Amino acid sequence: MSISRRQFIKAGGAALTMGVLPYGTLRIARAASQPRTREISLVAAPGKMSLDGRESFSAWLYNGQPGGPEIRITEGEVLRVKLTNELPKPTTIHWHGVPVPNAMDGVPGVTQKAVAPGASFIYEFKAQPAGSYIYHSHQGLQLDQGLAGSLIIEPRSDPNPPDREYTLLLEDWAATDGGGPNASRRRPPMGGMMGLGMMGRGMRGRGMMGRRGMRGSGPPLEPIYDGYTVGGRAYPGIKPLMVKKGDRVRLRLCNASAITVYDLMLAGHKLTITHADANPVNPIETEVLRIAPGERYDVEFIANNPGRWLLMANESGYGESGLKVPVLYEGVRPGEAAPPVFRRGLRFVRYWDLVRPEPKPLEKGKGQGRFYRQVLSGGMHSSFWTINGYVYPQAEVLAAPLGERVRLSYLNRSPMPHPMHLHGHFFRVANPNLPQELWISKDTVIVEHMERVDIEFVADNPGRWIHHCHNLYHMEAGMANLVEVKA
Ligand SMILES: [Cu+2]
Repeated sequence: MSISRRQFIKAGGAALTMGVLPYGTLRIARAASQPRTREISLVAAPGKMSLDGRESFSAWLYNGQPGGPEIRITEGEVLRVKLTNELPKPTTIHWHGVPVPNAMDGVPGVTQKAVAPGASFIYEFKAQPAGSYIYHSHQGLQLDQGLAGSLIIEPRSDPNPPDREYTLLLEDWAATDGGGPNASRRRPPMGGMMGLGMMGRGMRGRGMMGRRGMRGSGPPLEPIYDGYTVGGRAYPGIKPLMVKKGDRVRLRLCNASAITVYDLMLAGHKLTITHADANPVNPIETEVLRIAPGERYDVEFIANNPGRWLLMANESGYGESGLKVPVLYEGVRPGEAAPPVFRRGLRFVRYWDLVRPEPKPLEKGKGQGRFYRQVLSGGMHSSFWTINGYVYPQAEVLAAPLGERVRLSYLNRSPMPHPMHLHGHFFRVANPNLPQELWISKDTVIVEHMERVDIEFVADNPGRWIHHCHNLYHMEAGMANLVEVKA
């Protein structure tokens, strides 16, 4: 979780090698311009996980490490990852947010055949653009068994480096053998007139419904989680983030949780958002940061209030989540840390407040452009979730001719928020309050209950790409379709 590269190399078993050079007369000339290749080995295998010293349970992990080894690479380098599958089931790795070539995207049945037990697969792509990303299995519910980690692409040179930097990979865990897919407690589907506002904490204890939908069939319901971790560790068994008075501290927040949307606050300090899903935004202060599965935010704070403080999250709509990280000033005795106070009227930045730092006109795009309405439904009396009424894989294929501009217009008619994620592309989040050239770029966007959100992108990465809700259980229950980019 800290940035020490030496630690990472130890943990991840990373090796640094020069790129394989082409033979022939151009050898020397090429060598100078050949990007460096970084080789990393990831072994997916069953392992042991424990939530802060509580009983251990079996989870599926990369290199035996809860929270995965952090991969750090410099922008422009080539990342070559050998995935070895020592699981009893097929698996893949998806490089969430990175616009990789289609064949490297790691979606079984869409971009590759899943890697069989005992087999291996080499992923290779250029690491760009710089920013905070996540890697995770895209097979079934494996993400919720622990198969996730952080991928940090560092800029070639950082014009404004912080004094300290920490990566915080957020995960939700069901402490049963097999993780989330085998959780014994589940959230019931909503029925009748019950809306989000009525889902109080009292509901949570009553989720003893069996694993699946009302009639014992259909996709699995969302688990009720037993614990939350940062970098694979749960509070209080988590090392404090050390800061020194006067430091400017950067936190790379990467939400690799299966379903949990966190509202994060740091006691005693305000967070300044600098990047959303790897893309820079005009720095903006917020008291609460909402981060959904699949989203990443880089935030900074100035360490100007010595003491012991908690960075803590409420689960959006449900109250305290249990996700806590202590922040400790050098020279201050360790001890109980002060929690933030979630009161009414907190400043709460939303997408509409985020502005691109440098104006950039929308890419032109060929042709007339495409417009697709995407109505998000489900969750009422049913464990299925749909886009335009379809349950993936019986779903629409959205044609996106190469080079054409595409607008997806989401309308969320369901009672839950949906973090919608498009593979292979960044998109602009349409913002009626701003001129288009100031719209921010992202790859995952929360569409709240009864909200309309539009996104736009130029279809410039050829192939069939999955487009889905990043609530893993919503995706598994049908909330996905395909965007097909072809000439
Ligand atoms: Cu969803």
